[in-house]
Amino acid sequence: MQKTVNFDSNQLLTNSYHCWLQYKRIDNPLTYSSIASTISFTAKTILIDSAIAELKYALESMLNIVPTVQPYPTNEFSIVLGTFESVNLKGYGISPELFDDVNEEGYLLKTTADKKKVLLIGKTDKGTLYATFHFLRILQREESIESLEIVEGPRNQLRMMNQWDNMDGSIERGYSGDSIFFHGNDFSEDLTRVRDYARLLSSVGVNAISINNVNVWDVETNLITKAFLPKVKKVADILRSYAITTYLSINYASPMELGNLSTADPLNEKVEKWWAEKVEEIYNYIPDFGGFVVKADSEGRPGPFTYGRGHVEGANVLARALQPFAGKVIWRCFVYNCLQDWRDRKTDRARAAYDNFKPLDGQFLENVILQIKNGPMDFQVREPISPLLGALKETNQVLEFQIAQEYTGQQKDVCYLIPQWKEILNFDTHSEGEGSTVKSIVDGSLYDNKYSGIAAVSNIGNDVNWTGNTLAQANLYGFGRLIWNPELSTEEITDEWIQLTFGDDLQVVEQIKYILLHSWKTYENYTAPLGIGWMVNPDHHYGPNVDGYEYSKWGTYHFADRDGIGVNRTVETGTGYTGQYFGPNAKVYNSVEECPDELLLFFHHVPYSHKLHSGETVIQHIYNTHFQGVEEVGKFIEKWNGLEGKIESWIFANVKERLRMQLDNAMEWRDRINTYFYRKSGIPDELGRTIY
Ligand code: GCW
Repeated sequence: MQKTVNFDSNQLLTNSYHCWLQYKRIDNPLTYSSIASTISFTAKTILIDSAIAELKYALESMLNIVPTVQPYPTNEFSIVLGTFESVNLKGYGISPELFDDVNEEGYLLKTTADKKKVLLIGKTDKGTLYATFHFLRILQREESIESLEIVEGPRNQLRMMNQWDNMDGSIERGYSGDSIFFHGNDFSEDLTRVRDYARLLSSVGVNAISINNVNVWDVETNLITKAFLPKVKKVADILRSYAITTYLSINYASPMELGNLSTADPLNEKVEKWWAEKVEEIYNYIPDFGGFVVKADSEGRPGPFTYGRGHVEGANVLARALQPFAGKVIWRCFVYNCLQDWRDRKTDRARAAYDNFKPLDGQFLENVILQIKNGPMDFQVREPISPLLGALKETNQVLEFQIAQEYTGQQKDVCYLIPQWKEILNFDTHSEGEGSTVKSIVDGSLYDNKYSGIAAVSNIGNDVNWTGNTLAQANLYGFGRLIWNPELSTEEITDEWIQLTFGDDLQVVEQIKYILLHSWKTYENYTAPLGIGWMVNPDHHYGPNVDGYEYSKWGTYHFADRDGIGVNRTVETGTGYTGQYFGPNAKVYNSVEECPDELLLFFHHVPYSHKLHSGETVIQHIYNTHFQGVEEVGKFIEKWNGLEGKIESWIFANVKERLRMQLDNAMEWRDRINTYFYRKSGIPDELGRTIY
């Protein structure tokens, strides 16, 4: 991909490298300067060292103060870093019960009664680090610290980033340069960016990462050998100092490729022994290694199916090897037939995850976690919720989001995904009756799972601003904040990100907010309509191609003909997919009358003249939304251009350029889609606009 803005990374011309950790000089440093004059700590650990380093750096940058760092809190003004165990809670009049409801990552952030100190007390030192980042957000947004008393802990346990980085430096579905971890089939020599990435992730609470692509190719298969383990350890050491646990994606055929065994059959004794020894070797290097992420029997990758075994046997052999070290197997549920015959109208890719995994509920060992993509297909701009969420009642599970904008504009187009993720987390599956929300399933509370959480495919690369389009940083920030606390509103998260990144000029905040909050809907408007998805160019997935996946083996169709469009997934006459949902959802989706407009064509095949709840016909909706989508992008451009001079020029130019590309893309989509459906249906636009 050609880079449109060249940047010499030796001269950091732009704040966008620092994302939301810019620590800009604040207007009234005096408000904070006495307290910030000293940092005292009551415990000394790697994490508290990181917290102190961050504080020092940030205070100097924001307040122009170089604080004294000292081991004991005196009576003087000070920021105090400590842990539940090490701080004299009584001395500060703090009831230990305040900590009852937070886990080891939680914290208390409190101003003392005499207003001379701010206490950052973690339940453990992890909490201290998170409290520090929270405190720095407060300072950067110039909020009052007069009477802080905040008790917080993360709602989700595993908060994970999945890198799809290959060791040649490329990134599968990467839209912002090359890998920061790997280069030339080896680890990057300079790991500065890994440390800065760790700071960014930790500042929003991410606590785990898998550093290599789930498609594990030849070189990467060797990551679990002594050729690379010393370097994995180096990276893990950096990540650990920001409370982030390292995982690796593995090749299921490793016993054959690395161990010279004739099979990788999970029930073979030699295979079992090989994995046990391999895992022990890994833990010799990295004693707190997280475990394996596994894409098996999916899109051509090896797995237990080759040996006539299933996912349970496949995952459990790894789980047995990892169990003595408290390691975990994260087994992906993205398993479907990608070689299907398009003539076969019964096979439905949407059914696949549920059909494969629902029957296995309860059979996985305790340290196996199934990772489930949010939708049944693949991160389209609009999909229903995966029916597997709620269907697994006795299996540890994590939800998988995609921050990388594979199908949502590839970080050229702006598409802010927090509203989408919120909708997903708030969705009521009805699996245990009303109130069985996705967020209560993935946080482990509904089914009392031992392990649970949320993972996401990362959107960063070595572009100077990490994410290609600077506005795409908001998705990374928002992911962390939202999964820490799914009750945060989209507005709160958005305001935070904008203020931390751009400051608090009212016009800047309002205009950027407008763009972000309208961007998902806008992207949906000018791309595939009403939940149908997939009208993209095959392989690279950018730009329109209405029939790109029609008549193909990947199994995703829109079935548009002269009379109508959509996929019949009803129980009676379709693929039966709607039957995978619980009671009210199954009923609503199965009914062409009740199905929500935005998903109508995902579930039903209807004539172009079908009237939506909105009152429009399907065909008129297609025309209207596509014209509207392009107009909206025009508005984004106007709003952005209005900020010239108020935004650092590099960032201004970066986003301006991306918006220009977005406009081209939106117009291409509008004209292709409108023209295609006009020609198919012969029905003209009621408003007589230009359709080719
Ligand atoms: O959507 C598909 C992507 C693949 C990806 C796969 C997956 C890593 O197009 O590039 O492979 O999903 O999630 O495994």
